[in-house]
Amino acid sequence: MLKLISYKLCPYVHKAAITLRAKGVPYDIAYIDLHRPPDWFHPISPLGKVPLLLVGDDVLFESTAIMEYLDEAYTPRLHPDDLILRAKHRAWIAFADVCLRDMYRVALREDEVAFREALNHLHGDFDQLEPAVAAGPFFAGSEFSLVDAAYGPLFFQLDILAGIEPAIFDPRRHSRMVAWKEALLGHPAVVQAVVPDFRDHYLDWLSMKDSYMAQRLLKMI
Ligand SMILES: N[C@@H](CCC(=O)N[C@@H](CS)C(=O)NCC(=O)O)C(=O)O
Repeated sequence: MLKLISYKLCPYVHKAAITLRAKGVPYDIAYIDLHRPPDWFHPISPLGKVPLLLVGDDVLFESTAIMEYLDEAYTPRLHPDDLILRAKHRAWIAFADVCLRDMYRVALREDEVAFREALNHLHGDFDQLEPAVAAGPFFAGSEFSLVDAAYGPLFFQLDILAGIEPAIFDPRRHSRMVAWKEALLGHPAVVQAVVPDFRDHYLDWLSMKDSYMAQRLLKMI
């Protein structure tokens, strides 16, 4: 049985877990505390990061490499057959990591000025992404693809943040992303890939930070 080494809030783990679920591949999951990892973790994790996927005696690391492995090893294929299209999908998957990084900065910038600057960056990312999104419901149209698995975690966290500060997502400026976001947030592989109380864990995590978004959150509760 495959084993996913995880941290409950990690969007990169979420990318791998969505791919496993979209393909119906059974897996075990082990959650670790990244601040106090077990002794076995660092010797097998070259970057000291999750996710890891244990496949027999092999250890795979880097979420996108794990997704690609799963796509080649298990049906249904989530990458397109067409070579040019597949290269474009790979590029948009890499872009998802840029968006995740920029969203993380939005959550953690300390004051309002830095927050607005980070938000401008994130909206700039979305300006790039918007024209690449198909009419829906998924990134490339009717079929769920590996690109969807890569953006599910982004929308999951973005939705929580936008519930605290609506300016974080502008449905008029990024209208194609609206239907896409809703499709992913309603997709069982995306929803079931995180712990059921993910939102509470995320809000607990955010509330402990010294950031503008944490202050906004604390004013709400
Ligand atoms: N590029 C990596 C990023 C993974 C990553 O940043 N994981 C974080 C948790 S979300 C981590 O393990 N951080 C531990 C550390 O940096 O010490 C991937 O795609 O797998």
